[in-house]
Amino acid sequence: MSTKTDRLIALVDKHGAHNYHPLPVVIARARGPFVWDVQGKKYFDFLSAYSALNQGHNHPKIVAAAKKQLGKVALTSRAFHNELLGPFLELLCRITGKERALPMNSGAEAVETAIKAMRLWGYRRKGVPENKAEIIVCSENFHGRTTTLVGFSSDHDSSAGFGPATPGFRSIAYGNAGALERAIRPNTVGFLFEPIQGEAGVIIPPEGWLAAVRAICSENRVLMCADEIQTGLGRTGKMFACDHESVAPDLYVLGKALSGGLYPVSAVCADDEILGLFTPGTHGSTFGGSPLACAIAMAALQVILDERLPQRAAKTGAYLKELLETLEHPLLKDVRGRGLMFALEFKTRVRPLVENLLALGLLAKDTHENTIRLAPPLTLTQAQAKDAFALIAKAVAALPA
Ligand code: IF1
Repeated sequence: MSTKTDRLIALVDKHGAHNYHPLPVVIARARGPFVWDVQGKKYFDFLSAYSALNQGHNHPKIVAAAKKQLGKVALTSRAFHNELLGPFLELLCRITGKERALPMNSGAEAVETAIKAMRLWGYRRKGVPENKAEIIVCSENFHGRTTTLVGFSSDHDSSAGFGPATPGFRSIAYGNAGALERAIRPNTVGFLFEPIQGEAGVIIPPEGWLAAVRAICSENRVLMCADEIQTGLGRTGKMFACDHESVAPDLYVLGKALSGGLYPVSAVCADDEILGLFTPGTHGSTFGGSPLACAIAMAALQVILDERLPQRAAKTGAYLKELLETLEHPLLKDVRGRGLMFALEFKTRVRPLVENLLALGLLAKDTHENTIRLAPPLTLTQAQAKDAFALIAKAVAALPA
């Protein structure tokens, strides 16, 4: 072990749990769509921390808001009020069109919160007998790492060894409205889904599915709960991926880009008839809604609005998609995406492609062995998209056929 990179990686290997297999790059600083490693080499970041960096790394306005709050008051707990919580919740409600918002920290916690809210609504409003509530989920879902969430995941790597699974979930095929209709039973309280499945490999549901889900949920008094943690806040070219079919779910689950990557901030947004059912002591979080989180999240949301990031994602995304569709390789199976969320699916392992991109100066990640995901910050310019595409084209051409 000679270089600084090797030493730092070895240290993680020695003292960390081996729950990741990261690319051999050690990042030391970042700005916008770029990161630099400890040796000073520059890379495009085409992962964006799985869409937490829609605003780009270290957006100056979000950094300024964080700095302004740091040293003032960072944490109060919810035992007391803080002066930023109200304005943050108001802004979240304005953007989602909902009456209330409940702030948490990680995405998984927000999904857990949504599950609790849907169950509570089922018992208090729908008349479902205590402990009988059922929630329908989709195959190949990814909602987070808690025992409950991995318990209804169909991904063996996520779930194996962590049972027993929490009861009360039924899984149906993704993108199939008929399957949803058939799965609903008297005790069904909600349908939890990703409007585009991220971890599954950027799976876009058939056109009309979101609208059909909306209609089926309304007809059957089942809550429609969109996990927009990865797809929301501009990533797909609209503020929310549900907007592509002009659909408003009953619950939005948000996270990731809600803080622009500076701090873990998540939230559930819904109307009073749902979130109004929580009473003191029934839910909470030490850090959720902290002044520091609120300051950062408000700035992060304001950047999305002021810089019209959804519109920019749509425009730059369309441009990049056109370029990606010109890629030719005998083993390239599919190019798909919406906004700035893409997948290139090959008939071969893409780890060599990912490693080649790393060498060329672009960071991206494989998923499910054969698929590479591309999701740059939404602030990417057209010129940067063109430069990044040149690297991608070069790496694809070098992939053995
Ligand atoms: C990891 C995947 C992406 C999410 C959706 C909830 C969460 C996530 C739709 C939980 C989180 C992350 C977690 C990260 C890798 C990443 C991921 F490959 F694992 F599936 F993005 F595609 N709902 N996704 O995508 O949010 O609790 O992590 O804040 O390493 O686990 P979290």
